[in-house]
Amino acid sequence: MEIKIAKNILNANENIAEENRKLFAENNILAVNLMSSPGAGKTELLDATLDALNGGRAAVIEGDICTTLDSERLAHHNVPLVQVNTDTIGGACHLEASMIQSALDELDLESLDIIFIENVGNLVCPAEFDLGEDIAVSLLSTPEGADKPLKYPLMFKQCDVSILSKLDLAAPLGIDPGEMETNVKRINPDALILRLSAKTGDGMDRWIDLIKSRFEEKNA
Ligand SMILES: Nc1nc2c(ncn2[C@@H]2O[C@H](COP(=O)(O)OP(=O)(O)OP(=O)(O)O)[C@@H](O)[C@H]2O)c(=O)[nH]1
Ligand SMILES: [Mg+2]
Repeated sequence: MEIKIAKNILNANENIAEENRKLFAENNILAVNLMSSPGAGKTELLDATLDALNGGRAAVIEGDICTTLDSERLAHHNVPLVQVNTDTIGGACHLEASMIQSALDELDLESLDIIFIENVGNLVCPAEFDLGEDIAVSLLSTPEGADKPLKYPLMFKQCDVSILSKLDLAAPLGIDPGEMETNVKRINPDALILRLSAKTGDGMDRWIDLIKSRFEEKNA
């Protein structure tokens, strides 16, 4: 008996990601997928971003294995929030396009310009799953160390934008952000690299300008 092996298990995800991409385009929505190790500062960055955008017709899809803690941290912005808990569907360590498709059912897309997706904290698996986003963003926080792009290259290869986060901790911890940047560039010479601290606000304006200009470019 011939045993057939699925050739590309990611194909199914790719097809749904394409449907998501179409839906974003039809509704003039910029979708931003934030990925990083646990604790690199995704939620802190979203908090500061929503402050800077003053809501800004934004919504957030929060991915976590368990809890609604990150959604609770962002609830005061009064933007639509959809929590995806993967422990209800097998405990995946990443978001998949089908999870975003279900989350989009909960949102009034016509009322939105930007959807931020906070992926599950993990420096490996989320990079394997296209969600249909316009911008794939990795965060690498200074305390994680400069070698991480070399050790976990896929994330940095896949992301058009790499944020060096927690810039305020670089000097006290004796970490050289220049070395981090060099290592990101070794993996992805085309990556746009932004250094920022969501805590102090240092560098936030370049990030906000990027979001606004990518939204305008998409809808020009
Ligand atoms: N000093 C400093 N601390 C930060 C900064 N950004 C985040 N933090 C802190 O780092 C810790 C983790 O930040 P989170 O925003 O929860 O990280 P996360 O990537 O959302 O974590 P997960 O959702 O669990 O993957 C929190 O205590 C934040 O307050 C920063 O720019 N500077
Ligand atoms: Mg978080």
